[in-house]
Amino acid sequence: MGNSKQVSAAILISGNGTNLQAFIDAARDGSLDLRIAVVVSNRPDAYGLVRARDAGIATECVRNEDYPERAAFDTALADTLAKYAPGLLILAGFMRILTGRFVRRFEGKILNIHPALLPKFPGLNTHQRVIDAGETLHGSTVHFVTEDLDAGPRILQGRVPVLADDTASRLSARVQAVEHKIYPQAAALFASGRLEFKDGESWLDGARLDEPVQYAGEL
Ligand code: NHR
Ligand code: GAR
Repeated sequence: MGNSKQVSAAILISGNGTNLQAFIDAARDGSLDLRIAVVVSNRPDAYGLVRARDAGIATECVRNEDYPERAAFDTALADTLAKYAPGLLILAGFMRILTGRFVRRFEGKILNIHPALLPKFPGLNTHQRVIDAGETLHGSTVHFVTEDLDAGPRILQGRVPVLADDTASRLSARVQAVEHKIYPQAAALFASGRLEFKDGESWLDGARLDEPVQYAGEL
C-alpha cells in the first residue's frame, strides 16, 4: 500500500505455479507486504506464466533450450532479473540448479521451498521416496539458497502425516496445501526485516535459528 520501502521480489517458476498463486493472493489480501515485480520461467509452457499475466504481473522466460550450459543460462537469468532490481528471489517450483556464481550474486536474498523435511530427502521425487522409506511424517521446508543443493540454512517447516495407503500424488497435494501457508509467511518475515541471512545461517529477530521454525497455524 504505497510503502516506499516495500521489498520487491522476483518469483522463479518452472511449472504449475500454485505457490506463485499463494503469493499473488497473499500480496493482494494484504497478509504479505511484498511487491511481485516479475515472474520468470525457464519453460515457456509453464502454467504459472498464465497466473502471472492474469494478475497483471510482468513475465519473462529464459528458456533452457536457448542456454544448454549452466553458466550461460545463469548469466541470461541474472541479466533478465537485473532489469527489475529485485531485493528478493523466490524459487517456487523452479527446477534448474543454479551455479555458485549466480547464488553469490544474490547472496542471502534467495528463498526456496523444498518438498521434504530437510535435511531429509534432498533432491527430486521426494514424495515417492518418502513413501518407499516407510516414513510416517513428511512436509516442506523453506530455506535460503546456497551453492550446495537443498542444503542452505532452513527457515520454516510445515509437517503433514503420511497415511497408510498414500500415493505420491495424494501426499503431494497434502504437502502443497501446507506450502501455500508457510511460503508467503517466510517471505513476510524477510520483507519485514525480521528474517536475515548472516554468516551462512538464518537469523530471526536477531537470534540465530538452530532449528527451523515449525509451522503451527499462525506466526
Ligand atoms: N540451486 C542451488 N545452487 N542451490 C539450491 O539449493 C537450489 C538450486 C536450484 C533449485 C530447488 C531444488 C528443490 O527444491 C533448487 C535449489 C532442481 C533440481 C534438479 O536436479 C534439484 C533440486 C531443486 C531443483 N534439477 C535438474 C537440473 O539438472 C533438472 C530437473 C528437471 O528439469 O526436471 O538442473 O528440490
Ligand atoms: C512444490 O511442491 C515445490 O515444493 C516443489 O515443486 C512444487 C511446485 O509446485 N519444488 C521442487 O520440487 C523444487 N525442485 P507449484 O509449481 O504448483 O508451485
